[in-house]
Amino acid sequence: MRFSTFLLVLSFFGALHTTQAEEKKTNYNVLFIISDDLTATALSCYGNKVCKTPNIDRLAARGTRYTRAYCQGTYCGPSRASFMSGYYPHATGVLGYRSPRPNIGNRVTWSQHFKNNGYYAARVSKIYHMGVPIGIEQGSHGADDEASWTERFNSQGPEWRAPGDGETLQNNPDGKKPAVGGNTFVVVEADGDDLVHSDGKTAKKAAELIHLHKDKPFWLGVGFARPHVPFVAPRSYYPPFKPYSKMVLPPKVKGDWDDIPKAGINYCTSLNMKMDIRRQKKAVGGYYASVAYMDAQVGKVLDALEQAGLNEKTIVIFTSDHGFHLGEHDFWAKVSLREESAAVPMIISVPGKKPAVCHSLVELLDLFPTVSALCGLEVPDRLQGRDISQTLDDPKHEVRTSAFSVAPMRKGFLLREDKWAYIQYQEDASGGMELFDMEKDPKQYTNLAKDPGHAKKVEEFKAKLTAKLKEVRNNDLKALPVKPKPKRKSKPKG
Ligand SMILES: [Ca+2]
Repeated sequence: MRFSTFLLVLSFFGALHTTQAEEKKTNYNVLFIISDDLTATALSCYGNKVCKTPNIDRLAARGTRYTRAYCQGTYCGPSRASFMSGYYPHATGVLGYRSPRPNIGNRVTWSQHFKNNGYYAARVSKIYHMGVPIGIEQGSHGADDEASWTERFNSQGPEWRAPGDGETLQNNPDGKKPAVGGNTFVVVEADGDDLVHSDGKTAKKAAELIHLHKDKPFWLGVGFARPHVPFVAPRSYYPPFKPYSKMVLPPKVKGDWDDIPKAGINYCTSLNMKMDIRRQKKAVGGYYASVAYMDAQVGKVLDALEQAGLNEKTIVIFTSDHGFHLGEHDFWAKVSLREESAAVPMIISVPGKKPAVCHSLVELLDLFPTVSALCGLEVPDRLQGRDISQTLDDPKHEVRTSAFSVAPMRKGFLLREDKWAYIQYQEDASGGMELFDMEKDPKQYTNLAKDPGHAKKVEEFKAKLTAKLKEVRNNDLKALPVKPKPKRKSKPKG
Protein backbone atom coordinates (compact mmCIF):
# COMPACT_ATOMS: atom_id res chain seq x y z
CA MET A 1 0.00 0.00 0.00
CA ARG A 2 1.29 3.44 -0.94
CA PHE A 3 1.63 5.89 1.91
CA SER A 4 -1.08 8.23 0.53
CA THR A 5 -3.52 5.33 0.24
CA PHE A 6 -2.63 4.36 3.78
CA LEU A 7 -3.47 7.90 4.94
CA LEU A 8 -6.74 7.79 3.03
CA VAL A 9 -7.70 4.49 4.65
CA LEU A 10 -6.63 5.83 8.03
CA SER A 11 -8.76 8.96 7.65
CA PHE A 12 -11.67 6.83 6.46
CA PHE A 13 -11.55 4.74 9.63
CA GLY A 14 -11.04 7.90 11.64
CA ALA A 15 -14.23 9.35 10.17
CA LEU A 16 -16.07 6.12 10.80
CA HIS A 17 -14.90 6.16 14.37
CA THR A 18 -16.13 9.74 14.85
CA THR A 19 -19.53 8.88 13.39
CA GLN A 20 -19.84 5.95 15.75
CA ALA A 21 -18.79 8.13 18.68
CA GLU A 22 -21.38 10.76 17.76
CA GLU A 23 -24.01 8.09 17.38
CA LYS A 24 -23.13 6.72 20.77
CA LYS A 25 -23.40 10.20 22.28
CA THR A 26 -27.05 10.51 21.35
CA ASN A 27 -27.89 6.85 21.77
CA TYR A 28 -28.59 7.22 25.46
CA ASN A 29 -30.34 4.62 27.51
CA VAL A 30 -33.59 5.78 29.06
CA LEU A 31 -34.39 4.86 32.65
CA PHE A 32 -37.92 6.02 33.40
CA ILE A 33 -38.85 5.67 37.07
CA ILE A 34 -42.43 6.41 38.03
CA SER A 35 -44.01 6.30 41.45
CA ASP A 36 -47.78 5.93 41.89
CA ASP A 37 -49.88 8.65 43.56
CA LEU A 38 -46.81 10.57 44.74
CA THR A 39 -47.24 14.25 45.55
CA ALA A 40 -44.16 16.42 45.11
CA THR A 41 -44.86 17.92 48.54
CA ALA A 42 -43.77 14.64 50.20
CA LEU A 43 -40.19 14.77 48.85
CA SER A 44 -37.34 16.42 50.71
CA CYS A 45 -35.89 17.80 47.45
CA TYR A 46 -39.23 19.61 47.03
CA GLY A 47 -39.05 21.02 50.55
CA ASN A 48 -40.59 18.42 52.85
CA LYS A 49 -38.81 18.57 56.21
CA VAL A 50 -40.28 15.40 57.72
CA CYS A 51 -40.21 12.84 54.95
CA LYS A 52 -36.61 12.26 53.85
CA THR A 53 -36.02 11.00 50.33
CA PRO A 54 -32.22 10.89 49.96
CA ASN A 55 -32.22 8.80 46.79
CA ILE A 56 -34.65 10.88 44.77
CA ASP A 57 -32.77 13.91 46.15
CA ARG A 58 -29.46 12.64 44.79
CA LEU A 59 -30.98 12.31 41.34
CA ALA A 60 -32.36 15.85 41.71
CA ALA A 61 -28.88 17.03 42.69
CA ARG A 62 -27.45 15.90 39.37
CA GLY A 63 -30.45 16.59 37.13
CA THR A 64 -33.01 19.29 36.42
CA ARG A 65 -35.79 19.44 38.98
CA TYR A 66 -39.04 20.88 37.61
CA THR A 67 -41.10 22.78 40.17
CA ARG A 68 -44.14 23.27 37.94
CA ALA A 69 -44.74 19.99 36.17
CA TYR A 70 -48.35 18.86 35.69
CA CYS A 71 -50.03 15.58 34.88
CA GLN A 72 -52.66 15.49 32.13
CA GLY A 73 -55.16 13.45 34.12
CA THR A 74 -55.43 13.41 37.91
CA TYR A 75 -55.70 9.64 38.28
CA CYS A 76 -53.79 6.64 36.95
CA GLY A 77 -55.70 5.58 33.84
CA PRO A 78 -55.91 8.80 31.81
CA SER A 79 -52.53 10.11 33.01
CA ARG A 80 -50.54 7.04 32.06
CA ALA A 81 -52.36 6.44 28.76
CA SER A 82 -51.62 10.08 27.92
CA PHE A 83 -47.87 10.30 28.49
CA MET A 84 -47.25 6.88 26.95
CA SER A 85 -49.35 7.56 23.82
CA GLY A 86 -48.33 11.20 23.42
CA TYR A 87 -51.92 12.51 23.37
CA TYR A 88 -54.09 14.38 25.86
CA PRO A 89 -56.88 12.28 27.40
CA HIS A 90 -59.55 14.12 25.37
CA ALA A 91 -57.68 13.37 22.14
CA THR A 92 -57.68 9.59 22.58
CA GLY A 93 -60.84 9.48 24.67
CA VAL A 94 -59.04 7.34 27.24
CA LEU A 95 -60.62 8.93 30.29
CA GLY A 96 -60.92 5.76 32.33
CA TYR A 97 -58.80 2.72 33.02
CA ARG A 98 -58.04 1.42 29.57
CA SER A 99 -55.06 0.91 27.32
CA PRO A 100 -54.79 3.65 24.70
CA ARG A 101 -54.10 1.07 21.96
CA PRO A 102 -57.61 0.74 20.46
CA ASN A 103 -57.70 4.53 20.14
CA ILE A 104 -54.27 5.07 18.58
CA GLY A 105 -54.28 2.18 16.09
CA ASN A 106 -50.78 1.38 14.91
CA ARG A 107 -49.21 4.65 16.07
CA VAL A 108 -46.21 4.02 18.28
CA THR A 109 -46.17 4.68 22.00
CA TRP A 110 -43.20 6.26 23.77
CA SER A 111 -41.31 3.04 24.56
CA GLN A 112 -42.42 1.44 21.29
CA HIS A 113 -40.82 4.32 19.38
CA PHE A 114 -37.53 3.39 21.03
CA LYS A 115 -38.13 -0.32 20.50
CA ASN A 116 -38.63 0.33 16.77
CA ASN A 117 -35.32 2.20 16.78
CA GLY A 118 -33.31 -0.73 18.04
CA TYR A 119 -33.76 -0.31 21.76
CA TYR A 120 -34.56 -3.07 24.21
CA ALA A 121 -37.82 -1.76 25.72
CA ALA A 122 -39.08 -3.25 28.96
CA ARG A 123 -41.26 -2.42 31.87
CA VAL A 124 -41.09 -3.68 35.41
CA SER A 125 -44.48 -3.42 37.12
CA LYS A 126 -46.84 -0.48 36.63
CA ILE A 127 -46.31 1.85 33.66
CA TYR A 128 -49.78 1.81 32.07
CA HIS A 129 -52.71 1.52 34.45
CA MET A 130 -52.73 -1.43 36.79
CA GLY A 131 -55.16 -1.76 39.68
CA VAL A 132 -53.57 -1.22 43.06
CA PRO A 133 -53.76 -3.22 45.24
CA ILE A 134 -55.70 -5.90 43.31
CA GLY A 135 -53.47 -6.03 40.21
CA ILE A 136 -50.37 -6.17 42.40
CA GLU A 137 -51.86 -8.95 44.53
CA GLN A 138 -52.54 -10.93 41.33
CA GLY A 139 -49.35 -9.98 39.50
CA SER A 140 -51.45 -9.22 36.40
CA HIS A 141 -50.71 -6.95 33.42
CA GLY A 142 -53.55 -4.48 34.01
CA ALA A 143 -54.48 -2.12 31.14
CA ASP A 144 -51.10 -2.72 29.52
CA ASP A 145 -50.07 -2.41 25.88
CA GLU A 146 -48.03 -5.42 24.86
CA ALA A 147 -46.74 -3.80 21.68
CA SER A 148 -44.91 -1.21 23.79
CA TRP A 149 -42.44 -3.78 25.10
CA THR A 150 -39.74 -6.22 24.16
CA GLU A 151 -40.32 -7.81 27.56
CA ARG A 152 -42.52 -7.04 30.55
CA PHE A 153 -42.45 -8.08 34.16
CA ASN A 154 -44.96 -7.84 36.99
CA SER A 155 -44.10 -7.74 40.68
CA GLN A 156 -46.62 -9.57 42.78
CA GLY A 157 -46.91 -8.50 46.39
CA PRO A 158 -49.11 -9.15 49.44
CA GLU A 159 -50.24 -5.51 49.75
CA TRP A 160 -52.80 -5.13 52.60
CA ARG A 161 -52.46 -8.83 53.40
CA ALA A 162 -48.80 -8.38 54.39
CA PRO A 163 -48.21 -9.79 57.87
CA GLY A 164 -47.72 -7.03 60.42
CA ASP A 165 -49.76 -4.41 62.22
CA GLY A 166 -52.50 -3.17 59.93
CA GLU A 167 -55.24 -0.62 60.48
CA THR A 168 -58.05 0.53 58.23
CA LEU A 169 -58.34 4.31 58.64
CA GLN A 170 -61.15 5.00 56.20
CA ASN A 171 -64.81 4.40 57.05
CA ASN A 172 -63.87 2.59 60.19
CA PRO A 173 -64.84 4.98 63.01
CA ASP A 174 -65.38 2.27 65.61
CA GLY A 175 -62.14 0.51 64.62
CA LYS A 176 -63.83 -2.85 64.19
CA LYS A 177 -62.67 -3.49 60.63
CA PRO A 178 -59.34 -5.28 60.17
CA ALA A 179 -56.97 -4.20 57.36
CA VAL A 180 -59.01 -4.45 54.16
CA GLY A 181 -58.31 -4.54 50.43
CA GLY A 182 -59.42 -2.20 47.66
CA ASN A 183 -58.65 1.45 47.13
CA THR A 184 -58.81 2.18 50.86
CA PHE A 185 -56.67 4.11 53.32
CA VAL A 186 -54.97 1.29 55.21
CA VAL A 187 -51.62 1.43 57.02
CA VAL A 188 -49.59 -1.76 57.48
CA GLU A 189 -46.37 -1.75 59.48
CA ALA A 190 -45.13 -4.92 57.86
CA ASP A 191 -42.93 -7.73 59.11
CA GLY A 192 -39.89 -8.67 57.06
CA ASP A 193 -37.68 -6.84 54.61
CA ASP A 194 -38.01 -4.84 51.39
CA LEU A 195 -38.33 -7.93 49.22
CA VAL A 196 -41.58 -9.05 50.82
CA HIS A 197 -43.31 -6.34 48.80
CA SER A 198 -43.91 -5.52 45.17
CA ASP A 199 -41.59 -2.48 45.01
CA GLY A 200 -38.65 -4.40 46.50
CA LYS A 201 -39.08 -7.02 43.79
CA THR A 202 -39.44 -4.32 41.15
CA ALA A 203 -36.11 -2.73 42.14
CA LYS A 204 -34.39 -6.13 42.13
CA LYS A 205 -35.69 -7.01 38.67
CA ALA A 206 -34.81 -3.56 37.32
CA ALA A 207 -31.25 -3.92 38.64
CA GLU A 208 -30.95 -7.33 36.96
CA LEU A 209 -32.19 -5.95 33.65
CA ILE A 210 -29.78 -3.02 33.78
CA HIS A 211 -26.82 -5.38 34.19
CA LEU A 212 -28.13 -7.79 31.58
CA HIS A 213 -28.69 -5.10 28.94
CA LYS A 214 -25.82 -2.75 29.74
CA ASP A 215 -24.10 -3.19 26.39
CA LYS A 216 -27.02 -2.22 24.14
CA PRO A 217 -29.39 0.75 24.35
CA PHE A 218 -32.44 0.23 26.52
CA TRP A 219 -35.65 2.04 27.45
CA LEU A 220 -36.49 0.69 30.87
CA GLY A 221 -39.68 1.68 32.67
CA VAL A 222 -39.65 1.03 36.41
CA GLY A 223 -43.04 1.52 38.03
CA PHE A 224 -43.34 1.59 41.79
CA ALA A 225 -46.74 1.03 43.41
CA ARG A 226 -46.08 3.07 46.57
CA PRO A 227 -47.14 5.41 48.01
CA HIS A 228 -50.49 4.38 46.43
CA VAL A 229 -52.82 2.96 49.09
CA PRO A 230 -52.60 0.66 50.99
CA PHE A 231 -49.71 2.32 52.82
CA VAL A 232 -47.62 -0.82 53.33
CA ALA A 233 -43.92 -0.74 54.17
CA PRO A 234 -41.49 -2.73 56.31
CA ARG A 235 -41.46 -1.66 59.96
CA SER A 236 -38.00 -0.15 59.61
CA TYR A 237 -39.39 2.79 57.58
CA TYR A 238 -41.85 3.93 60.25
CA PRO A 239 -39.80 5.27 63.22
CA PRO A 240 -39.28 8.81 61.80
CA PHE A 241 -43.06 9.20 61.65
CA LYS A 242 -43.96 7.82 65.06
CA PRO A 243 -45.70 8.50 67.25
CA TYR A 244 -48.14 9.47 64.52
CA SER A 245 -49.53 12.16 66.83
CA LYS A 246 -46.48 14.30 66.02
CA MET A 247 -47.41 14.53 62.31
CA VAL A 248 -48.53 18.07 61.48
CA LEU A 249 -51.69 18.42 59.40
CA PRO A 250 -52.27 21.28 56.96
CA PRO A 251 -54.19 24.19 58.51
CA LYS A 252 -57.94 23.78 58.71
CA VAL A 253 -59.52 27.00 57.49
CA LYS A 254 -63.05 27.72 58.58
CA GLY A 255 -65.44 28.02 55.65
CA ASP A 256 -62.79 26.68 53.26
CA TRP A 257 -65.40 24.92 51.09
CA ASP A 258 -67.97 27.74 51.15
CA ASP A 259 -66.71 29.52 48.03
CA ILE A 260 -66.16 26.50 45.77
CA PRO A 261 -68.63 24.55 43.63
CA LYS A 262 -69.79 21.14 44.82
CA ALA A 263 -67.70 19.42 42.13
CA GLY A 264 -64.65 21.11 43.61
CA ILE A 265 -65.01 19.28 46.91
CA ASN A 266 -62.82 16.24 46.41
CA TYR A 267 -64.28 12.73 46.34
CA CYS A 268 -62.20 11.88 49.42
CA THR A 269 -62.50 14.19 52.43
CA SER A 270 -61.79 13.82 56.14
CA LEU A 271 -65.56 14.02 56.56
CA ASN A 272 -66.77 11.37 54.11
CA MET A 273 -63.88 9.05 55.00
CA LYS A 274 -64.83 9.41 58.66
CA MET A 275 -61.23 10.07 59.66
CA ASP A 276 -60.71 11.86 62.96
CA ILE A 277 -57.52 13.79 63.72
CA ARG A 278 -55.72 10.69 64.99
CA ARG A 279 -56.51 8.80 61.79
CA GLN A 280 -55.60 11.79 59.61
CA LYS A 281 -52.19 12.03 61.27
CA LYS A 282 -51.62 8.31 60.91
CA ALA A 283 -52.59 8.58 57.21
CA VAL A 284 -49.83 11.16 56.73
CA GLY A 285 -47.30 9.04 58.67
CA GLY A 286 -48.25 5.89 56.75
CA TYR A 287 -47.99 7.73 53.43
CA TYR A 288 -44.54 9.08 54.36
CA ALA A 289 -43.31 5.61 55.39
CA SER A 290 -44.46 4.32 51.99
CA VAL A 291 -42.62 7.18 50.28
CA ALA A 292 -39.45 6.44 52.29
CA TYR A 293 -39.68 2.77 51.32
CA MET A 294 -40.22 3.62 47.64
CA ASP A 295 -37.30 6.08 47.79
CA ALA A 296 -35.01 3.31 49.08
CA GLN A 297 -36.01 1.16 46.07
CA VAL A 298 -35.24 4.07 43.73
CA GLY A 299 -31.79 4.09 45.37
CA LYS A 300 -31.23 0.43 44.48
CA VAL A 301 -32.04 1.11 40.82
CA LEU A 302 -29.75 4.15 40.71
CA ASP A 303 -26.99 2.10 42.37
CA ALA A 304 -27.37 -0.62 39.74
CA LEU A 305 -27.03 1.97 36.99
CA GLU A 306 -23.87 3.31 38.54
CA GLN A 307 -22.39 -0.16 39.13
CA ALA A 308 -23.04 -1.03 35.50
CA GLY A 309 -21.04 2.07 34.54
CA LEU A 310 -24.02 3.59 32.76
CA ASN A 311 -24.43 6.96 34.51
CA GLU A 312 -22.78 8.75 31.59
CA LYS A 313 -24.86 6.88 29.02
CA THR A 314 -28.30 7.10 30.55
CA ILE A 315 -31.08 9.66 30.76
CA VAL A 316 -32.84 9.14 34.07
CA ILE A 317 -36.35 10.44 34.69
CA PHE A 318 -38.23 10.35 37.96
CA THR A 319 -41.87 11.34 38.23
CA SER A 320 -45.36 10.29 39.34
CA ASP A 321 -48.62 9.80 37.43
CA HIS A 322 -50.31 12.58 39.45
CA GLY A 323 -50.20 14.08 42.92
CA PHE A 324 -52.09 13.38 46.13
CA HIS A 325 -53.79 15.34 48.88
CA LEU A 326 -52.59 14.82 52.43
CA GLY A 327 -55.31 16.78 54.20
CA GLU A 328 -55.06 20.16 52.42
CA HIS A 329 -58.60 21.65 52.54
CA ASP A 330 -59.51 18.39 54.32
CA PHE A 331 -59.07 16.68 50.95
CA TRP A 332 -57.34 13.34 50.57
CA ALA A 333 -56.05 11.33 47.62
CA LYS A 334 -56.24 12.36 43.95
CA VAL A 335 -58.78 13.42 41.27
CA SER A 336 -58.80 17.00 42.61
CA LEU A 337 -57.33 19.63 40.26
CA ARG A 338 -55.71 21.59 43.06
CA GLU A 339 -51.92 21.94 43.11
CA GLU A 340 -51.16 19.01 45.42
CA SER A 341 -53.04 16.63 43.11
CA ALA A 342 -52.45 18.03 39.61
CA ALA A 343 -48.75 18.86 40.01
CA VAL A 344 -46.17 16.09 39.89
CA PRO A 345 -42.54 15.77 40.89
CA MET A 346 -40.39 15.64 37.77
CA ILE A 347 -36.64 15.24 37.54
CA ILE A 348 -34.72 14.71 34.31
CA SER A 349 -31.03 13.86 34.47
CA VAL A 350 -29.09 13.92 31.21
CA PRO A 351 -25.35 13.11 31.07
CA GLY A 352 -23.22 16.21 30.70
CA LYS A 353 -25.95 18.71 31.64
CA LYS A 354 -25.57 20.97 34.64
CA PRO A 355 -27.84 20.41 37.65
CA ALA A 356 -30.66 22.97 37.76
CA VAL A 357 -34.07 23.88 39.10
CA CYS A 358 -36.57 24.85 36.41
CA HIS A 359 -39.75 26.81 37.17
CA SER A 360 -41.16 26.67 33.63
CA LEU A 361 -44.57 25.09 33.16
CA VAL A 362 -44.13 21.57 31.79
CA GLU A 363 -46.35 18.55 31.27
CA LEU A 364 -45.83 14.80 31.54
CA LEU A 365 -46.85 14.77 27.88
CA ASP A 366 -43.58 16.55 27.10
CA LEU A 367 -41.48 13.53 28.07
CA PHE A 368 -42.08 11.49 24.89
CA PRO A 369 -40.98 14.23 22.43
CA THR A 370 -38.21 15.52 24.71
CA VAL A 371 -36.53 12.20 25.34
CA SER A 372 -36.90 11.23 21.67
CA ALA A 373 -35.13 14.44 20.69
CA LEU A 374 -32.39 13.94 23.28
CA CYS A 375 -31.71 10.45 21.92
CA GLY A 376 -31.58 11.66 18.33
CA LEU A 377 -34.80 9.92 17.35
CA GLU A 378 -37.44 11.42 15.11
CA VAL A 379 -40.07 13.37 17.05
CA PRO A 380 -43.40 12.49 15.42
CA ASP A 381 -45.40 15.62 14.48
CA ARG A 382 -48.61 14.17 15.84
CA LEU A 383 -47.37 14.24 19.45
CA GLN A 384 -49.25 16.79 21.55
CA GLY A 385 -46.46 17.46 24.05
CA ARG A 386 -43.54 19.82 23.49
CA ASP A 387 -39.83 19.20 23.28
CA ILE A 388 -38.56 20.82 26.49
CA SER A 389 -34.94 19.70 26.05
CA GLN A 390 -33.82 23.35 25.84
CA THR A 391 -34.82 23.82 29.49
CA LEU A 392 -32.04 21.36 30.34
CA ASP A 393 -29.48 23.85 29.01
CA ASP A 394 -31.35 26.97 30.05
CA PRO A 395 -33.74 26.44 32.98
CA LYS A 396 -35.31 29.85 32.30
CA HIS A 397 -36.44 28.75 28.86
CA GLU A 398 -40.23 28.43 28.56
CA VAL A 399 -42.04 26.27 26.04
CA ARG A 400 -45.63 26.85 27.13
CA THR A 401 -47.73 29.56 28.76
CA SER A 402 -50.11 27.11 30.40
CA ALA A 403 -50.31 23.52 31.58
CA PHE A 404 -53.50 21.53 31.01
CA SER A 405 -54.90 18.78 33.20
CA VAL A 406 -58.25 17.04 33.46
CA ALA A 407 -60.30 15.11 36.01
CA PRO A 408 -62.83 13.33 33.77
CA MET A 409 -64.49 11.73 36.79
CA ARG A 410 -65.58 15.24 37.78
CA LYS A 411 -65.77 16.64 34.24
CA GLY A 412 -63.08 18.95 35.54
CA PHE A 413 -60.47 20.94 33.61
CA LEU A 414 -57.44 22.88 34.85
CA LEU A 415 -55.55 25.59 33.04
CA ARG A 416 -52.51 26.51 35.09
CA GLU A 417 -50.72 29.67 34.09
CA ASP A 418 -47.83 31.45 35.69
CA LYS A 419 -50.01 33.57 37.96
CA TRP A 420 -53.39 31.81 37.81
CA ALA A 421 -54.97 28.44 38.36
CA TYR A 422 -58.35 28.16 36.61
CA ILE A 423 -60.56 25.15 37.20
CA GLN A 424 -63.85 24.52 35.43
CA TYR A 425 -66.43 21.75 35.77
CA GLN A 426 -68.32 20.68 32.62
CA GLU A 427 -67.30 21.97 29.22
CA ASP A 428 -69.92 24.71 29.42
CA ALA A 429 -68.85 25.59 32.98
CA SER A 430 -72.29 24.57 34.28
CA GLY A 431 -70.61 22.64 37.13
CA GLY A 432 -68.93 25.80 38.39
CA MET A 433 -65.53 27.45 38.32
CA GLU A 434 -62.56 28.18 40.54
CA LEU A 435 -59.94 30.86 40.03
CA PHE A 436 -56.94 31.19 42.30
CA ASP A 437 -54.29 33.89 42.36
CA MET A 438 -51.21 31.70 42.75
CA GLU A 439 -48.96 34.59 43.74
CA LYS A 440 -51.15 35.96 46.55
CA ASP A 441 -52.83 32.69 47.45
CA PRO A 442 -50.53 29.76 46.60
CA LYS A 443 -52.41 27.39 48.91
CA GLN A 444 -55.67 28.13 47.10
CA TYR A 445 -57.98 29.24 49.89
CA THR A 446 -59.85 32.03 48.08
CA ASN A 447 -61.87 31.26 44.98
CA LEU A 448 -62.07 34.45 42.91
CA ALA A 449 -64.33 33.04 40.17
CA LYS A 450 -67.40 34.88 41.49
CA ASP A 451 -65.57 38.05 42.41
CA PRO A 452 -66.85 40.85 40.12
CA GLY A 453 -63.32 42.27 39.93
CA HIS A 454 -62.18 39.05 38.24
CA ALA A 455 -65.15 38.55 35.89
CA LYS A 456 -63.10 39.50 32.85
CA LYS A 457 -60.32 37.11 33.82
CA VAL A 458 -62.86 34.29 34.21
CA GLU A 459 -64.34 35.01 30.76
CA GLU A 460 -60.83 34.95 29.29
CA PHE A 461 -60.12 31.59 30.87
CA LYS A 462 -63.44 30.12 29.72
CA ALA A 463 -62.53 31.07 26.15
CA LYS A 464 -58.99 29.74 26.56
CA LEU A 465 -60.30 26.44 27.82
CA THR A 466 -62.72 26.08 24.90
CA ALA A 467 -59.84 26.82 22.54
CA LYS A 468 -57.55 24.36 24.30
CA LEU A 469 -60.07 21.53 24.08
CA LYS A 470 -60.60 22.29 20.41
CA GLU A 471 -56.84 22.18 19.84
CA VAL A 472 -56.55 18.90 21.78
CA ARG A 473 -59.31 17.30 19.69
CA ASN A 474 -57.85 18.54 16.43
CA ASN A 475 -55.38 15.72 15.88
CA ASP A 476 -54.49 12.93 13.51
CA LEU A 477 -56.66 10.38 15.31
CA LYS A 478 -59.55 11.90 13.32
CA ALA A 479 -63.01 12.10 14.71
CA LEU A 480 -62.60 9.37 17.26
CA PRO A 481 -65.68 9.20 19.42
CA VAL A 482 -64.88 10.75 22.77
CA LYS A 483 -66.16 8.54 25.55
CA PRO A 484 -66.14 10.74 28.59
CA LYS A 485 -68.48 8.66 30.72
CA PRO A 486 -67.00 6.11 33.08
CA LYS A 487 -69.38 3.13 33.03
CA ARG A 488 -70.20 3.44 36.69
CA LYS A 489 -69.64 6.01 39.37
CA SER A 490 -66.60 4.22 40.63
CA LYS A 491 -63.88 5.41 42.89
CA PRO A 492 -60.46 5.66 41.28
CA LYS A 493 -58.85 2.28 40.97
CA GLY A 494 -55.25 3.29 40.75
CA1 LIG B 1 -51.88 6.74 40.36
